Amino acid sequence: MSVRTSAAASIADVVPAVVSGRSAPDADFQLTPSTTIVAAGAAEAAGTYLAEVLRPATGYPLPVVPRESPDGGIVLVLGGADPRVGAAGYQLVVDRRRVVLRAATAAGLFAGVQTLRQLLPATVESRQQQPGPWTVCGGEILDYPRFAHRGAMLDVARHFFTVEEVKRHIDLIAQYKINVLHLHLTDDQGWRLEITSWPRLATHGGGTQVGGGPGGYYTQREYQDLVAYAAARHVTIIPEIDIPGHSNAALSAYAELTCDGEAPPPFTTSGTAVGFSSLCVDNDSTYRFVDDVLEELSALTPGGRVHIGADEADVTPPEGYRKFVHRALAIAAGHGLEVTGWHEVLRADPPPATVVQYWGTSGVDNLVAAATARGTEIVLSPASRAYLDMKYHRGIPIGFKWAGFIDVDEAYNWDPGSFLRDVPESAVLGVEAPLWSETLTSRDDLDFMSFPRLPAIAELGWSPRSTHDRQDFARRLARHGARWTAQGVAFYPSTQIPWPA
Ligand code: NGO
Repeated sequence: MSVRTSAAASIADVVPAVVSGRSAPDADFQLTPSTTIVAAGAAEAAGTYLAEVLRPATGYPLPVVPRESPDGGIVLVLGGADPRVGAAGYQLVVDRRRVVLRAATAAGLFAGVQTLRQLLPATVESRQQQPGPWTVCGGEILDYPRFAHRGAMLDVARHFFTVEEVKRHIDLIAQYKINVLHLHLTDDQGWRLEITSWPRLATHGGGTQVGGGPGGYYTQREYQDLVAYAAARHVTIIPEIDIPGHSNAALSAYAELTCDGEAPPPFTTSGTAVGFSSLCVDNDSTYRFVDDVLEELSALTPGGRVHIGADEADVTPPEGYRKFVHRALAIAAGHGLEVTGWHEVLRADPPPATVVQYWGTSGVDNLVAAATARGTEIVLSPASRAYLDMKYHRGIPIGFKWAGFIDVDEAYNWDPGSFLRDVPESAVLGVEAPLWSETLTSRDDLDFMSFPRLPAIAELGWSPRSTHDRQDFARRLARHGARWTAQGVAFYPSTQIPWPA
């Protein structure tokens, strides 16, 4: 398949769709070797990010300067935006003399920068110098998100991915205004974060992966670097420690977490069974472990929110599960942490402040509906829509199909505001697309499963319902293939998208 690599871009092609935009073709702005990026104070970081994106392909110096010169430039301003942009949106005006991006916050400016790069030809995404001209589509945009939580989840437990691989993934998802990366750090097959008080979690529990490969783990220093890298892209990392089930890696490292006092062997089969492991909910050492892990995690989590999993605890006795969840929530609160859990956590009847991540397929769940009536907020990851590990179709060699095949249509054609029966849109915190990695081993696998479906979920999270239009989305997405090609993204060329010939 060939994807056209150079084409003018337009406000009408932006993904996620903007709240309101008007193209003015006679007001195009040209980037030249003397263009400056004007950004001062708290706006400077967004300016620097923009310059770093644009320099390789243009070959222009694009200095970031504190004051505008008479010949204009790209101007990033904190303040003075239309109040409708709120805390996360931005306003962009492009005319022949200058580009002015305004927002109330650095996050809003960063979102605007992501839009601005999409108003340049796709070749601007190349890391090698390309021929211009570098035209920014003229016009005006007012834009802000529908939902606060626009997440992607990456499972680094089933197969380990390096810091560099995760950083690259963060840059790719941030383009689509994703602002949360939920990292699934522990599971039966691997424990991926150094915990200094329980060192064997990482050194032993991190020593393998699905199929028995070498695995790996992040030292705390590496993990901090990852968190800071994400934060600089306005992406908050939510770390998940999956307990009390999905815990074989921890059990294999510390026998005192088991009920029979015998550490099981590492789970290294190429099979991908779930629901067979549990921390022993009656052991004091289990709660010491939870306390120590969450204490260390709280110091590594500036976002202040952790995910405790709590899914598929099929071998935890029901009463024990309830007791465990309540103690874990109390321990988390003691360390100043807010908590999210997969929707099974509702079986323990947690307080409404616990955010619940729905991963069912039908949208019908009485516990979820009842919890939202008491004030619980929901993150939507319906497996039949948002799971990026589902195959696009039967012929795809990687991925699962237990929740159905998900091509772009299935990923895009639903409404997070009305998906759950008896749950009002006001209870929906946002959407999240999980990428489970039982069958994914390489960076190309991550790309292939994420693109183009992740942008579909990102659009559901950002764009107003009124912009939802399957055909228009497909048309806009078609223009992004050339961007991914220029970025070296190994995307899936879905036959549902009219890619340019
Ligand atoms: C389930 C399960 C995960 C699997 C995934 C595979 C949840 C929340 N728990 O989703 O352990 O990896 O399916 O699709």
